[in-house]
Amino acid sequence: MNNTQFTPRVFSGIQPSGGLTLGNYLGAIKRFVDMQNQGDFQTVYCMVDLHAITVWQDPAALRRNTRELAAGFIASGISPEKSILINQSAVPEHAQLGWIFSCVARMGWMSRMTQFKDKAGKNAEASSLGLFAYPALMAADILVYHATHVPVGEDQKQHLELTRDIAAKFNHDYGVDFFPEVEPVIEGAATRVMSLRDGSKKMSKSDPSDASRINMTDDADTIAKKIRKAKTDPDALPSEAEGLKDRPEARNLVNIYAALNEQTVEQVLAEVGGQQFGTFKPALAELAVSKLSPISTEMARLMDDVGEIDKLLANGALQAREITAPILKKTYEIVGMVG
Ligand code: AQP
Repeated sequence: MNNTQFTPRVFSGIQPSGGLTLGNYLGAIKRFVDMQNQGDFQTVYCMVDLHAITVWQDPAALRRNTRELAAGFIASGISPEKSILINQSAVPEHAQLGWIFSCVARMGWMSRMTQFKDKAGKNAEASSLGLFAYPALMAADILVYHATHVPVGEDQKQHLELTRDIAAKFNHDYGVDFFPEVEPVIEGAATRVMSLRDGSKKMSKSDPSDASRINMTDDADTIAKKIRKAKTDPDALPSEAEGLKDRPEARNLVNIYAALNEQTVEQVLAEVGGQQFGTFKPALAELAVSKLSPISTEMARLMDDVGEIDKLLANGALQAREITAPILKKTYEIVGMVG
């Protein structure tokens, strides 16, 4: 499959399953903004509320989190003039193509998804069918736009490989060249931001421990306190990246510093190598507050007028459907549906 026939288009999404974390910001949103501003792509960004309900969501909290996520996107620099910003359930073609892809994807493929295993834990029997089928809907989210590039964090790599498999199987089974081969864009110093309490676990909005993550709505004191209390080891920071091997917590804090300051890990270590955490942590806290405070202030301002957020999302859905409706119509024709 040759992607040159497709408009260069970026799609990515975030679940409104809680408040935004620093992991979502560095691993996803910050890079969404960069790709928007590069100008090489049409960019579509999404609050994936249909994914969020694969695990229980209180309806009022889901509504609030969806609007807060939209505010987070905009406050971080996603411009509704430059990007299409939508809520997934407002663009029905996502779920419609999701069904077709549920019929293309194989049970064996889905059973290998590590995120399902992680999220379902020991209780897979009691998980929703939606949690198991999630990656087929994710493939539809992307391919209903014929998106060519998908910026994500490291944890989504396997789902994107599945998206490519679904597109290839659809194209093969129906003898068409209809869906593109999407390119995952996983780059930068913070493709996997780890929990502040456990360097082997990713920072996550649904982690029961609030101390494990920095929320985008945390105030300066809370950010500083969480960084001060972040788990570390007793050694000084090394001067080279090699020295962070087998030091997951130290590596995580250096990665966060590098991503926030738009430096490489090597550049950071050249400056801070030899420092103790007692010196490095306050510098990291100061940097985090200086980068995150303007965003949280703007989020709070935007949340004062949710009517305006809803209006922007309704307009985004109209723009999105100009792309998705013809792609779904053509898919139905290929599959043999009448009417
Ligand atoms: N810790 C992370 N480091 C780097 N990137 C991350 N992402 C999430 N956590 C990190 C990236 O953010 C995007 C949106 O993720 P999501 O909200 O759709 O789902 P998730 O990956 O399951 O994120 P959470 O925070 O862990 O949510 P919950 O707790 O609800 O499951 C993706 O691009 C993801 O890679």
